[in-house]
Amino acid sequence: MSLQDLCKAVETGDQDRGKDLAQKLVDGGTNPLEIIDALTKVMDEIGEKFTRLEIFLPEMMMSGEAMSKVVEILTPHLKKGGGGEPKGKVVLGTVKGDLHEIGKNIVKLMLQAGFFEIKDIGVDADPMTFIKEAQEFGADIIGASSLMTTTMPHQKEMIDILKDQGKRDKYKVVIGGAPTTVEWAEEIGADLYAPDAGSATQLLSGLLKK
Ligand code: B1M
Repeated sequence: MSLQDLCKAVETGDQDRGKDLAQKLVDGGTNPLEIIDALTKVMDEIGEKFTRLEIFLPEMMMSGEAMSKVVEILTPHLKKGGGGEPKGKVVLGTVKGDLHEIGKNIVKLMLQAGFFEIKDIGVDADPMTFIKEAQEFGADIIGASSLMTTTMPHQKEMIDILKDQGKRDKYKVVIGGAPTTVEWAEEIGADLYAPDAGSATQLLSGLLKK
């Protein structure tokens, strides 16, 4: 039983083995963040194989589902940390046209563990939905995830609408997701680019102090 075996199980979409191995690894003291890091690399490889037509959508779906199941097993271990004053309120979602949610869900868990209050608006979220939900929730931060070059423009669209409505200063806007970069964040006028879930809590805490 090793992290490598778990990677193999997720790569081949074996949910039951993935759940079993993940449980055994955390019970044995492996850091859940180390597991997520390793599995994120596996998903990158899956994406590359998909691009090279070495695997097809059903295989990518199976791997994605296996990773989601492993994240469920890791959830109580990531949430550990006791109580604490809420640091801020975040509306978090994946942008319009984009159904990728694994990364967003991990970011959510990490932020919750770092004492942020999260309103998860799911995937395929329209720019107006982000803004409406932020208003209703009394959010400090809007977080928009995008996993595809084709959906990244909706991060910009949301910021543009905030500007048009005179609400840009009401919220800090954080973007993330594999194809996004710090340059893209600067170009579209986001307040922050978070490269991964591990750094998101610290970066967002710093942002609210500004
Ligand atoms: Co899709 N997919 N997919 N996919 N998929 C990618 C994104 C792709 C890069 C694969 C490839 O071709 N190489 C490619 C996009 C190419 C592009 O940019 N244009 C792609 C494609 C093309 C597609 C479809 C169009 C395929 C098709 O139907 N022909 C389709 C689109 C569906 C849609 O969205 N409308 C599709 C579908 C799917 C599945 C449903 C099968 C599945 C998603 C399952 C799910 O989410 N429930 C899937 C998967 C699994 C992937 C890959 C392989 C893995 C994504 C993932 O979960 N990674 C992906 C390849 C890749 O990303 N390299 C790929 C693991 C996750 C932990 O990492 O999401 O990057 P990530 O999140 C990280 C950081 O990015 C960051 O923190 C996270 C944790 O550290 N982060 C944030 C993420 N969001 C953040 C927000 C923040 C801050 C940090 O603040 C707000």
